[in-house]
Amino acid sequence: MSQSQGVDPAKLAAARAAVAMVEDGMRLGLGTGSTAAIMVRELAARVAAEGLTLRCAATSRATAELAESLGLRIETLDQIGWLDLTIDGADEVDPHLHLVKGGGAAHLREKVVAAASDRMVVVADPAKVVETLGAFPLPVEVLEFGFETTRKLIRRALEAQDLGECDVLQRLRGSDPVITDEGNLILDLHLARIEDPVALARALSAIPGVVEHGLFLGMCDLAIIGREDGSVIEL
Ligand code: ABF
Repeated sequence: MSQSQGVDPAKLAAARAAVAMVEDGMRLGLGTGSTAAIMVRELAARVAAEGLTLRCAATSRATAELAESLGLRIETLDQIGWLDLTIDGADEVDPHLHLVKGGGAAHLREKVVAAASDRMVVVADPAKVVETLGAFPLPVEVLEFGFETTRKLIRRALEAQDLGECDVLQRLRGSDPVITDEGNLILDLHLARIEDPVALARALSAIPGVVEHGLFLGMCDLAIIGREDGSVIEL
């Protein structure tokens, strides 16, 4: 196990439980975000200690750089072809294991990698568990071309869903727009509650300038929720 001083104990517990599921020879998808980063560190420590042979695809440049810095071999998703297991974080997890993801601006690659996996396991702290999705602003990756037009189309789709007025804000880092690994922009939808995520996902996916939204529906097989005392619960 790696050094764990100063690491969130709940995130560490979830990460360690997920890493314990990894078997020698597995093809793995490595997620993005702070919990996924803890998982990558724990995985690298286990690989070094046990001499595991793994094939890993990353869901972001940041994860690829971290993994390679720790001695993990990273290949492209196409080089591996298909994955046995993807371990990733989430911003919200509901009782149906529907997820909101994308707080790390990586949900496009995360969704492709998760879709190419036999199993997707989410690692999270208790704050991510919700009854109803939506308190976390829903990330939507949008083309720069026609950005403002796409924003209008999204607003129109939300009104058609009776989701009424909500802030549809471009994600900025300071005063600069956040640019994704694919060179696209991010809009965050401040919906407060998403009563029908299936209908909303369908409506957003139908908008031409929308590249991908952060609703992961029917993709998560298991959520490992870590707790401060180092224990975990599985949803
Ligand atoms: C990534 O992990 C993102 O999709 C999600 O927003 C983030 C959660 O971050 P953290 O683990 O830092 O809370 O998968």
